[in-house]
Amino acid sequence: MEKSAVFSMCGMCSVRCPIRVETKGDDVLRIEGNPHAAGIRGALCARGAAGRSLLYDEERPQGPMIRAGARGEGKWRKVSWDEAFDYVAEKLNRVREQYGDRSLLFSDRGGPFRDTWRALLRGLGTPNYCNHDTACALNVHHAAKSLFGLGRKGFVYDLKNSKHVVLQTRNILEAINVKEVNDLLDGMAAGGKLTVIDIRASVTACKADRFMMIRPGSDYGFNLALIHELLASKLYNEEFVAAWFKDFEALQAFVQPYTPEWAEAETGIPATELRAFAAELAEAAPSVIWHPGWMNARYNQSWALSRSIYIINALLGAIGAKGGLPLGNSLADVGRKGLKTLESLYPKPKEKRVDGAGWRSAQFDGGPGLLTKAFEAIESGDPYPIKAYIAWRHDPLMAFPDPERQREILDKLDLMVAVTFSWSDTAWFSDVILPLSTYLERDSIIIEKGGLKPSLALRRRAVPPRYDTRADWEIVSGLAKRFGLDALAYERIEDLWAFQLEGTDVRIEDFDAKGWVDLAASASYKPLTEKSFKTGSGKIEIIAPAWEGQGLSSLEPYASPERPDKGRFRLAFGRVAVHTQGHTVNNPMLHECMSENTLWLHSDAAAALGVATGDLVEASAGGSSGSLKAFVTDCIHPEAAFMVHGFGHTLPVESRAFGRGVADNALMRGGLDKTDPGGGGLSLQECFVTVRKAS
Ligand SMILES: Nc1nc2c(c(=O)[nH]1)N[C@H]1C(S)=C(S)[C@@H](COP(=O)(O)OP(=O)(O)OC[C@H]3O[C@@H](n4cnc5c(=O)[nH]c(N)nc54)[C@H](O)[C@@H]3O)O[C@H]1N2
Ligand SMILES: Nc1nc2c(c(=O)[nH]1)N[C@H]1C(S)=C(S)[C@@H](COP(=O)(O)OP(=O)(O)OC[C@H]3O[C@@H](n4cnc5c(=O)[nH]c(N)nc54)[C@H](O)[C@@H]3O)O[C@H]1N2
Ligand code: SF4
Ligand SMILES: [Mo]
Repeated sequence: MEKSAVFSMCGMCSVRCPIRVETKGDDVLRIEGNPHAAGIRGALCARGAAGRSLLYDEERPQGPMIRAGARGEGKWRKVSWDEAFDYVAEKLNRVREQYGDRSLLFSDRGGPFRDTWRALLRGLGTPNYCNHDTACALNVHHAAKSLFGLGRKGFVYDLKNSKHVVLQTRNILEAINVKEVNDLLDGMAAGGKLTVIDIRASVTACKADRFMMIRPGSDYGFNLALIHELLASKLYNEEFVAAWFKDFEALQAFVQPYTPEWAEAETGIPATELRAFAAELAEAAPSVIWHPGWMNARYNQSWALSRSIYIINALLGAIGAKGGLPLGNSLADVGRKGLKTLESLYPKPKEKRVDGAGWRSAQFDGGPGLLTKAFEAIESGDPYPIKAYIAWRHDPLMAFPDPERQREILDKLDLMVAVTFSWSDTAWFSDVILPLSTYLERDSIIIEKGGLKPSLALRRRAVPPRYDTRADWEIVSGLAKRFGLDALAYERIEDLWAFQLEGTDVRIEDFDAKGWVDLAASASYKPLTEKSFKTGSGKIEIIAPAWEGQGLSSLEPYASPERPDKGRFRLAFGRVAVHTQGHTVNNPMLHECMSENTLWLHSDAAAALGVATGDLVEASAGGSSGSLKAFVTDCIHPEAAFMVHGFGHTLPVESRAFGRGVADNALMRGGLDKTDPGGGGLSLQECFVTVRKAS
């Protein structure tokens, strides 16, 4: 049999790197980074390379299933797709008749592939779409909105051309986006500097020119002092400030008391070091990127922290600058027409969102929504009942805190459906599982990619599904048919692609050469104009009217984080290079790379507990506990205990991951109620654990 190859898109994490897949018949031989993609250069991360191991893994849902026992009991009836779709439609229609169309809640993991299912939701008449973002980047998103009127994705990180990159709560070499990693390393090879501010020495910290170990949760204080220093020593870009800042005087007055000496006592970082660092930044400006954070659903002041970061970038003139944070180009910016969307075939539902985003909480974007608030409504019925829930590529029982509490809430639903390619706690607790084909087995719709050089891209299936699984557009189609939404009931992906491309001058054959289609000849930097920022004044607004209108302060006074007593630690978490969240821990190849997580403890704290590396320790909080091995090191702040997120699986169907390590979210009792009032994101690290040597 002949070998062949297809250009596609990795699906092992949400970055979606361009790939080339070599096949022979129904077999995947090899996956590599798409050699045509300049930022990728044929490379993949370890997870991308392990895609084949996902494909051949028998420990994934192999066909549609309907629950046979109690919720979470794990008794399933294997059914046909027709039976599964009929079942969902019948149950959902009963809920809609009794409680109205709006009683359906849907959550996913965001991203560019949402058009089909968002169209389905519109067709069904519910406004209640939420993404995962309350547990990820929502505080960053709302920080950007509050200052610029633009979301966080309105900006590009021009890492390759930057002279100084600052990463604070951002572990870029382990929390990977392949192009970003390559761009950063290229920039550093050309002389760019890297500063890392973290509570522990991550791999990225080890590569930095300057590493500052900070007291957990005190970053906002550090940044206020840094702004103080930039202003006091006139290290900021006065021209940029005069042109683009509104309420600069309010900022000046606000940071007055936050001196570098004050910050030293709060953060543990010497005032002399802060001053030297500020001077270095001013030297590199405007080609500076201080990353505003990605996973910053951590503290009650994470929104204020991200705002302070954006403000620093602006003070240095880095907003809109080459080597800084230029604004991304839309398709219209490069004179091209966008894809036709299925969503626009249906009117936007008139009902108000159940989570209050955009009305009760007028400052919050209804786009991502607030899933935490929607969960509250399942229990309270306020402002109205939610009785059906579809988790589509989302595992809140692992991705949100306090799974015990979540199960109490979710058990109030009349219908719960999971769409997933791997087992997950959420799928296990659902009434119906609709199994998705892996990314190697499915075609996807065409997507638009912004950035400095916009493009169109798609995922193409490399091999047919090994099991009775379906692509997401096929699942939407199957459901749409049951609800009479004929415009979504596609039989062939080619017809859907043709619909999307109508009116553009791109043809599907244009994707053959490289796997994507460039919409501009080269990358371009947009100059800032009075239309760049979508605020009332067209400027960067330090005082955010929408937040002030809700009684929130745009210039939040710093609140000192709690210092835990002996034997107690702030529970900190993060990512590792070889796993994606919770869903690769059972992947045969990646499990071999890392099979359990450990608890990082500072040497002094560990000595006081009589614990050495490799000893089993018990971490407990609020009646929940788990045992894992200790990793003892000087390279972590003594107030923190750190673990990699995603471990501690308890499902018998995942033989490799079962019982290995601990789930951080299970120790976050009461965590569903802890959110940052300014950003709406969860405050996942406002949690403490008690640690002792396990017997
Ligand atoms: N390999 C891999 N890559 C991924 C992912 C994955 O699962 N695996 N997931 C992707 C996703 S969805 C996201 S959101 C991103 C996340 O990307 P990042 O936000 O960069 O990743 P994290 O590891 O969550 O956190 C970064 C660092 O924050 C530090 N930290 C914790 N508390 C504090 C604090 O109080 N102050 C400071 N200064 N630092 C602190 C942690 O020690 C950690 O090193 O990664 C993406 N890339
Ligand atoms: N305690 C704690 N909580 C956290 C984090 C943490 O570090 N600690 N990290 C947070 C962050 S940054 C994020 S982004 C979230 C992640 O939270 P989730 O999005 O829930 O995590 P994943 O494990 O990526 O994916 C969830 C499910 O979607 C399935 N899946 C993956 N890709 C696809 C796909 O393309 N289509 C479909 N239909 N299904 C798919 C997987 O099989 C898995 O079952 O968790 C957040 N929650
Ligand atoms: S970063 Fe790694 S896992 Fe994520 S899409 Fe790229 S290659 Fe795949
Ligand atoms: Mo995330």
